[in-house]
Amino acid sequence: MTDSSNYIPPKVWEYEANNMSTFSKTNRPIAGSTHEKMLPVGKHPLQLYSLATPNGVKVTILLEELIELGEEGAEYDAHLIRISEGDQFGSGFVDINPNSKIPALVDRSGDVPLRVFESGAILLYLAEKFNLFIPNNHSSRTECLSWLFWQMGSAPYLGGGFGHFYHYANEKIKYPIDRFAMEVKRQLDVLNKHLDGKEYMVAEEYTIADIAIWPWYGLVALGTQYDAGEFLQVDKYKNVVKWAKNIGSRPTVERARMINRITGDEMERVEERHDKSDLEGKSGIKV
Ligand SMILES: N[C@@H](CCC(=O)N[C@@H](CS)C(=O)NCC(=O)O)C(=O)O
Repeated sequence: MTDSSNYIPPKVWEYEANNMSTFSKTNRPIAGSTHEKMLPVGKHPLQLYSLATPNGVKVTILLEELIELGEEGAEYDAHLIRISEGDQFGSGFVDINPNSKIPALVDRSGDVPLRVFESGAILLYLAEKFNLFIPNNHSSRTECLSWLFWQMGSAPYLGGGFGHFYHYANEKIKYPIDRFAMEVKRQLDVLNKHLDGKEYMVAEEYTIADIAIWPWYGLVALGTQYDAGEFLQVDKYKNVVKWAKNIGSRPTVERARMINRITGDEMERVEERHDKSDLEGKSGIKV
């Protein structure tokens, strides 16, 4: 490992496959597939290829909410993509997401299968398809999209920045931890100020803005993401904590968090979901 305090970048960066600690087994500086592998296709209109990370959970929350409302067209198969084993670089997955990241969705309800990648795009696609969890009123809809895109732009500082350097990286380096802890605390304060006196992010309506933001910032505020509750003093963000508990205790959210989950208690895991009955006898994940 290079001593980070003495590192001077060379003229040209070179890829050293074995020198990148966490995720070094799967990440490379080039795009495209590494092996031929068709994706499985289940019986439902919607085929989700995912894993229960915050970006994956956003989509299962929305699907479980739609199903709870009786939307049969939202029935889905949730296939497991093990990113630590490189499933995202299989040829079938790369065909539906050239960016090789979960989640990815294929809507097979039309004449031709339609792929959707990027979790924000998937939320918007489903909300528009069912005309649910997105306000109809123009100004509220615009506000909802602003927060949806805020989440998509902000979370890389939380996950790729703070989460990576504070939690995953083998070597703990002060400079990036300071930089990203400060940014994450600023983002939590943005949410805390916005949520003052409000139940939901937009127009007193539970929307895809809440669904996008909760798995990242809600779980950080509850102290469960990256085990960083004390480090970030999350209890100070009282409005975020209240909002996070409220959303996290929805039975749909408790259910959604179990889907495509591969770690933790057996009662809280549903590795693949092909039918409602796959969740029977499971406890859900409580906040
Ligand atoms: N902006 C993307 C980010 C997706 C993303 O980063 N997914 C991660 C898991 S949360 C992943 O698939 N990582 C695998 C890899 O980097 O190889 C989205 O919101 O869908």
